[in-house]
Amino acid sequence: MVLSLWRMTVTTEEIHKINHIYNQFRTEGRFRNAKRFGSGHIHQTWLIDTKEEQHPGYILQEFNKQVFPQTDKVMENILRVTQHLRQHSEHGKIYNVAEPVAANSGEYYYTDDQNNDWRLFHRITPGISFDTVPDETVAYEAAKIYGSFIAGLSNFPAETLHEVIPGFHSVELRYRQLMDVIEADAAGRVSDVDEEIRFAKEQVGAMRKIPELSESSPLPVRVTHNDTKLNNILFDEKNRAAAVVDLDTVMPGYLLYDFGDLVRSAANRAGEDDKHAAFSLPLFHAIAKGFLEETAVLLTDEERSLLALSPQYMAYLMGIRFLADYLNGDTYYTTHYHGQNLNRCRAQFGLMKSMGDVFDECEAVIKGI
Ligand code: GN1
Ligand code: MG
Repeated sequence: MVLSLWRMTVTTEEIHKINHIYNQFRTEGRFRNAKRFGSGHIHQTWLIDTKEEQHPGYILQEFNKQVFPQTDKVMENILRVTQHLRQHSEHGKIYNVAEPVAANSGEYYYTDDQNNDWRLFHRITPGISFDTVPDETVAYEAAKIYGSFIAGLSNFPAETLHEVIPGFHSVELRYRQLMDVIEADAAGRVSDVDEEIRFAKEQVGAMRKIPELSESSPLPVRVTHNDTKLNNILFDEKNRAAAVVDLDTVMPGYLLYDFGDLVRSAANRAGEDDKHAAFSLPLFHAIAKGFLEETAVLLTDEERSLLALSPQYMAYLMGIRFLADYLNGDTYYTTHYHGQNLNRCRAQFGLMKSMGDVFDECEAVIKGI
């Protein structure tokens, strides 16, 4: 299946198919209706309503096997991590995470007759999510729940999780992939993006600093979420962070990447593909405060000293990934209009520059907390 432009309309045939897939799981409610849902870039997601009025319903996802070739390993990671969080909630704190539902086979996914994999999750209501950050309180709440996610998994043996996408946040790998797609020029777009390629080449040296430092004084490998965007958190009506979702990329990783990715996504009032994307110091302050309140006790000196740099690293990494996908003809991320990946790349590079302009202020914020 090629994930290209995402369509919101639904045909009767599709509803029948979704109903059939839904029936392959051990559910409690009878299928009523389905609609397309969410703004993730990878899987195709459906919201299922049931006939039972009080039932919150389910989230059904067609799994993207091009991105995650081993569905069973992804689901095993998710199950182990969600179980651990449920069993080890400290001080009565509930780490709310979206839990998968077993299929009739007992596995946590179902393979259809076209060899596509599907999985079902209990829906968390009201499940409000934000693609852009409305204010500092939401940014603070987001940081607190991602911080508590890492803290809640700090006694989980990270090395026992599957590395479902090897080198996921490796700048070395992502840069090499970019160089390869430039060389191949599969979509004939390389000549449109001279400026972006130049920027990617200029900045890579500075961004290697985090991986290089981790060689001389190792950063702890922890269980990290690895996709800590603002819209992977569900909020309640009072804008309190209620749950962390999208656990596909939970793997062994560096805490800095989770912090950096959250700042990239939530310390910017504009969208991920918006040319007005710019770094906001007040939002950064709110995020750093929320995150450190949950993780300060765990942090090593090395981690603390790189917190202020990590958002630039993640904005750079996402920028080069979006650029590579644009050059490759938009085959990885879902796009909603032509050129969206290039706009995403430009927005991330812009964000990175605006982070660099106030780097000293960011360091001061971290020191002051
Ligand atoms: C993808 O699935 P979604 O939209 O939450 C991507 C992340 C990127 C993000 C950019 C498996 O996440 O790495 O940061 O898009 N996930 C994967 O918006 O590649
Ligand atoms: Mg997501």
